[in-house]
Amino acid sequence: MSDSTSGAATGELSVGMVGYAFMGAAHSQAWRTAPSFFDLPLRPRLAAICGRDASAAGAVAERFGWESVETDWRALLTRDDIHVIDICTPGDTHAEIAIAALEAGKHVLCEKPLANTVAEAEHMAAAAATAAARGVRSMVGFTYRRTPAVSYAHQMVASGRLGAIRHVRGQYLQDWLTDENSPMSWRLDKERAGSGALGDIGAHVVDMAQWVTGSSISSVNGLMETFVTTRPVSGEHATLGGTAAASAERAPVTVDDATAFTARFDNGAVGVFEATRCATGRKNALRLEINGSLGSVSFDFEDMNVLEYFDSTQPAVEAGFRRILVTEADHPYVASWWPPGHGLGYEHGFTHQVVDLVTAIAEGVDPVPSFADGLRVQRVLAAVEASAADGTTHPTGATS
Ligand code: SOE
Repeated sequence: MSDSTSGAATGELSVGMVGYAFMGAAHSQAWRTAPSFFDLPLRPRLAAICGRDASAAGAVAERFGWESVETDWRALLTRDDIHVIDICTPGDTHAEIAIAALEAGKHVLCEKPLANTVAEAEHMAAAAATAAARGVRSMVGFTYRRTPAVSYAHQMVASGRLGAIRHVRGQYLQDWLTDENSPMSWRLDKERAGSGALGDIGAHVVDMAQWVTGSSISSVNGLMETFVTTRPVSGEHATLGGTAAASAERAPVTVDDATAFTARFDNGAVGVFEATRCATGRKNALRLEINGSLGSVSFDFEDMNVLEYFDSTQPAVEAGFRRILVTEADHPYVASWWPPGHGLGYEHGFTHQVVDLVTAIAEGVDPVPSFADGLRVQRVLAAVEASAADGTTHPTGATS
């Protein structure tokens, strides 16, 4: 078992979370909810939340029930009452925090993408492998794998129901940056985020495609575009007297608004991918379609409790995509929630992530997606950026 007190003695797994914004809220609800709906071998304890702004972190601690507040993540590493470090910060901080935490014997859950560069991801994956030898576990937060419909698609491909995989079509379409006066944020700053749509949401669809198909992207040819090159430093925001207009001062956007690329997989399949935060009208349209020699599946997160399935083995007169309502108790994770037809939401992927991490730690096995999986995604992102820069096809270095 790990250097850190794994909690086995107390039956608790104490968490220190770094960051408290959108992902901090998504993770907080997951740590709180998981033991209520799943029989966990260890009970998560929301021991500490860490943020540089003590009052903001304190407000989140109050809202979600974190027991203490720290303003320096390093303090979490020296606390014997903390077993897991949950990293919910921008990508430029992932490597430093994760490597230090692993070396301190803390299990690590790190938000996606794993890092901002392949070099950082390689160092993180190496630190994770070294730590795993000491029983210290690590996971990267590609939560969409844990949407029941996506997990079931993975099972269908693995069992051969689709036959030989030939086409992979992946899109992640949002539109929250369509307005040129939507304000700057860390997600629009290459230094903080590493890239724009490519790493923020393209990473999700790349991981999903590789996991569901069971094969790695071996080469890519892509393009990237930034439609809005400057944005207001601060956006319209509520004030006591009403709302303040977006600031006149504008700052440069240093990342992509949109990315598109073709891909070859190491199993011979070909892929077409798109990631954009300017697809007007698309709010969180994470889509994956896989065409195989015996059938196809198609998923759209905006209809996340449904998986469309075309079965080539059926009589042609009855052919057609049918809607599998992925809410039966036999579907992944569903038995712990609601009766058929009631459905799950965005937050459930985060809860399932906690369930699988806690279970892996208790069982002494390495959870997935691993940092090595995160590195595989990082290699694809870097190859797309290189291809967009010189217009040629770039290998990802995937060794499957
Ligand atoms: C981008 O807007 C974003 O918040 C991603 O960063 C998350 O990973 C995704 O789950 C929702 O969209």
